[in-house]
Amino acid sequence: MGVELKNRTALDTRDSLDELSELASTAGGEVVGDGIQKLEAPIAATFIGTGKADEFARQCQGQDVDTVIFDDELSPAQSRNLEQVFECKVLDRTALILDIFAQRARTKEGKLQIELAQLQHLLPRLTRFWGHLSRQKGGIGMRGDGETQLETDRRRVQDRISRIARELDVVRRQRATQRQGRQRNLWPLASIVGYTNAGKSTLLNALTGATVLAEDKLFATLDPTTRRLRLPTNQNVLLTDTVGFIRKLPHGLVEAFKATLEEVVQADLLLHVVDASHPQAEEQIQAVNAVLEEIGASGKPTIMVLNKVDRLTANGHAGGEKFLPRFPNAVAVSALTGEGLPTLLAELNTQVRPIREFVELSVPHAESAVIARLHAVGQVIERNYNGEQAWFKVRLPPHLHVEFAPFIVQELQLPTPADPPA
Ligand SMILES: Nc1nc2c(ncn2[C@@H]2O[C@H](COP(=O)(O)OP(=O)(O)OP(=O)(O)O)[C@@H](O)[C@H]2O)c(=O)[nH]1
Ligand SMILES: [Mg+2]
Repeated sequence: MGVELKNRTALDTRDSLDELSELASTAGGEVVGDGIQKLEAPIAATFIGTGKADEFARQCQGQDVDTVIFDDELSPAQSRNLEQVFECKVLDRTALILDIFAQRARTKEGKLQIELAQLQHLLPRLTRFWGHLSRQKGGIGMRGDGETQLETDRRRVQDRISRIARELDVVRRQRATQRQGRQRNLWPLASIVGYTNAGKSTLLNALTGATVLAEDKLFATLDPTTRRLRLPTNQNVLLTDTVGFIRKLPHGLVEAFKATLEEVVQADLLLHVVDASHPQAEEQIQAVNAVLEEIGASGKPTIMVLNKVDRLTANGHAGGEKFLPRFPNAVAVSALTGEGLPTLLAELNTQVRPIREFVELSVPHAESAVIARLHAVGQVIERNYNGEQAWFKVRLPPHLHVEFAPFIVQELQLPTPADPPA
């Protein structure tokens, strides 16, 4: 069920709802129908108008529907009221996405992050969470480790939330240690980002011979994978594939996935993979940019990778022509056939070279926020806390130099260190 609000076009509402269907199928559901209501603003009690709700409820009962999914986030009260009208389970987009993530999570970190997001989504809904429905039914929205908490009271959920947060903190510290290992290598970090199903994992596999699962499903990848990529000039780059983005990505999920997304925040360079054959490619680019903004990774040097050009008819680069004027360094590729990959490698070479520069900074010890930020966004290679001021030698992405300008002692353009033989 979608609503066409004042600020949305009919097309946007339709596309978003179609995507919701795809999400529902990915979660294992069978979609039997949908509906859209045009509304000035959501109705407080039932989100959609009561007339429309009654009409829809009759349809649902006729088709033996067991779940109604709304394309927008519902308040706890709205879900409860709607469940009474529909006499079945009512979910929103957030709960559906969380359910898919719960099914997909493989690593301990992934599972913890999902459980955290599920519990946070659940907390305000705890008062009478599906109390009037059979809990034995299970199914979409009821899976994942978060499910075991349904019966418990708010305080126990809150305790669990703090425990997960602490466990995730440990994971984060382990990651930081791993990164320090990488820092000794001084290889630039490139992160593959993009809309879900754009072909990110396929691209990592094609470029590095990795064997990350790639499939025609939304959110096939949850956990990041990093592989070394040797460029034609023998320069090495660490390439990371990670979780895909989607529009209306629940804020809590982005928050919960901070540890995973740190790979993106730390990257020197982003490869923004776009499914150029997708009719909604433009909107998907915008959605990805919005998430990058939210996690504090916007403004990084970015190569737009227009993928799946093998699917474009005519002279093969129709998608490229549409996007190229706006993204001057966009590269059209097919991760599947290998078309355009040499051009992408050449572009990577060009983009990677200028970021191999070091900066020396001198920061007063009292500026702890600056020092923390420096460690978060740069690769600290040497440091010395003994003097009057803290001293650092850091690899810092060029676009961040201005932020640290008051503390920069000198900028060093060092020749690329020779990479050890493979
Ligand atoms: N035709 C064509 N299909 C492609 C290309 N690249 C990827 N695909 C297909 O697109 C689907 C999604 O690919 P993935 O690599 O799993 O996409 P992803 O971006 O990693 O997706 P998530 O991890 O789910 O976010 C798979 O069925 C791939 O085979 C391409 O260049 N051309
Ligand atoms: Mg993937």
